[in-house]
Amino acid sequence: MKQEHILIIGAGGQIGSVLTDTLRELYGDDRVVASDLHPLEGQSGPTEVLNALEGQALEAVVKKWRINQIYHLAAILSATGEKDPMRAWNVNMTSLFNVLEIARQRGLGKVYFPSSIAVFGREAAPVDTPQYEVLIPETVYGISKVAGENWANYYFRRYGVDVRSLRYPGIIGYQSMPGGGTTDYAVDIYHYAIQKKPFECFLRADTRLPMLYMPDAIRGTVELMEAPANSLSVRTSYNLAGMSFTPEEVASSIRKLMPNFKITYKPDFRQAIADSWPAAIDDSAARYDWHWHPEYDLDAMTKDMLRHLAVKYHLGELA
Ligand code: VAH
Repeated sequence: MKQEHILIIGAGGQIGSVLTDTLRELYGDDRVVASDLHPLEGQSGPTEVLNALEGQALEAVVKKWRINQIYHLAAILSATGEKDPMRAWNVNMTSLFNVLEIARQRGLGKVYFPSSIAVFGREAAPVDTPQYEVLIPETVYGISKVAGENWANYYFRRYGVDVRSLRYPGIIGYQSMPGGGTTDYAVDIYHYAIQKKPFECFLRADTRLPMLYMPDAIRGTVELMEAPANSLSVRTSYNLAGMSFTPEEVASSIRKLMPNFKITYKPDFRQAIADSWPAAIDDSAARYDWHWHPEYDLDAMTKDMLRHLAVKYHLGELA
């Protein structure tokens, strides 16, 4: 019988690129089909050029590779979405509907759909934001994620499609650059620091946000997808937390290793988005249902980020 495969949509993105490598290490290079809008370079396994807005193109890839699982990681994020709200809504929702429908029609095994702490608005508890909380998002991105969570829950309850989801905080990693988010500063700051350049932050110094280091985010995603279906009580999307920090706390953490690092603050339109989000969320449902636990705190992340970026920028070992 022809082997079944896993399809990653958005495999060229910040999370998708790292998840592709991890899933190939876990399940075999040839088991994971990496797809994106543009050709992907330097791949160790099969790739496809795929626009997930085109349902027939997605169906053709699913049939060609006998896809049994889909990780749908393509979306327009919070900051970019506010520049063209209707395009963000159309891209985020049409692509999700195409994935959910193909999963229903062909009886796919599992679907992963990332949500975000962007589902919360100013009415939500700002600290220890509970799993079940008032969801009044203030970005189109957040609105599309609330709608997406409810469609995921509907396809599970109505059609039995095993859709699983995590409300990611800001994700920080050295392997890839973020694209159009409000938490992107937390990645950019390390690239400036390792190059000994001063960093201008687009958020206020005291803006506390939920964040997660990439290794934790990827491990949490795999652990959720490998958990027994009957252990999962949440079919909208699980709160997922790692740490919460402010730009000035990141700068202090960096200065423990690079004492001369300098940061200035020039808040822009993304400050209002960040102000609508909680500072720290409660992820006890994930910890109870599938034993989630983060492993990195801010200083451990800083050390790992700077160590890897020193190599990336050919700066030798971090002094
Ligand atoms: C964004 N990085 O900033 C994403 C994320 C919690 C933030 O969803 O839009």
